[in-house]
Amino acid sequence: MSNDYRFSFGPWNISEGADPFGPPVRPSIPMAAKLKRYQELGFEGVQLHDDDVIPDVDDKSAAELDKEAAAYKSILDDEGLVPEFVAPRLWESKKGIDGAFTSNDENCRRWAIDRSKRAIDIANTMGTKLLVLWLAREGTYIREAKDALQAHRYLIDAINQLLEYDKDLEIIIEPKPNEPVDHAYIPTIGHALALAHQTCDPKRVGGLIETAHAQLAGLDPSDEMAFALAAGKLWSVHLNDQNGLKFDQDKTFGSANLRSAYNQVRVLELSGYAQTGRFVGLDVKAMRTQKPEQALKHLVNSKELFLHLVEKVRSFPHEVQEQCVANRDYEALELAVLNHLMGV
Ligand code: GLO
Ligand code: MG
Repeated sequence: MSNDYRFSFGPWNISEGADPFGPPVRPSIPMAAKLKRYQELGFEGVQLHDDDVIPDVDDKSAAELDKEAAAYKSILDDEGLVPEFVAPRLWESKKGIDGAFTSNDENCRRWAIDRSKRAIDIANTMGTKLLVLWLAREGTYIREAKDALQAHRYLIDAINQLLEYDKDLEIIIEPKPNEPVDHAYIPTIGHALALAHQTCDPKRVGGLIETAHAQLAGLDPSDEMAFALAAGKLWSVHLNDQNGLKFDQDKTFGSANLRSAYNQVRVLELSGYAQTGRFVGLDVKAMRTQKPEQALKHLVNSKELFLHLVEKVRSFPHEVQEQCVANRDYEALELAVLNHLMGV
């Protein structure tokens, strides 16, 4: 098995199984117990929201934030874990009901920037310079609710303020086309990188591709990754899977479309992603049906599937690829890929 990739997931990926139609079905697991599981599951990186590190971030003083972040960091150190990034969780606060950076309410927009600065402070104490922005509620349910032109200006202005706040900070935009809002303003990596280039320091703004988010936009995740890689801007990935155009399912990587998973791994392999030291993040959810003792399998299985596919990419016969491409015989190439994946 290949072991040169570094893997991460977030504590929210160990969940209690609640969905919009029903309450939790598994007992909640304390943060310290979750962190204990990382190493044994073969994970080194921890994806973090600001309030995963410190509950009630908004109500704490700067000194309290620093103290609590340092305490959390020392737990990570003891467990041999690395924080991959910190992300401000702007979408759960009442202030962010109608969007955060693009809210129509000036006070809410100001809060969103202040809260993100708190997340940057936490990231600094934790020892990561990466801030992920998943722009969850930056969009609308009806077009007339906001001035979209102005909303994009707000986004650029907010990112500029964060870049100016910390000169070492790197911002990673995680695009998603919908859910929770009907129409999100930054739906794809093309939008994210175009936005990055309008900021005051484009070289410190990159992107993160999540499989399901690309699929929800009707796009091929491996091509979305290639687009970001070509620009030197693929700074993380959230691998998972999605069974068609439904709610964001966060299924086990490769479970709905193995061929698509193979191509995502292929593009990462061809680009030398493992050698960049950046993480392969998983953003996967256990099925609601899983009993507590089975509710970590989605993580282990996703990682194992990824590593098997790395081997599949590495062992694909190059000469077959070359001959088929030279002959423009893509039927033969397709069959060779499918046979290789099936092991025949
Ligand atoms: C939801 C997103 C979410 C983010 C996480 C990090 O659809 O994928 O899980 O990745 O909040 O910001
Ligand atoms: Mg994600």
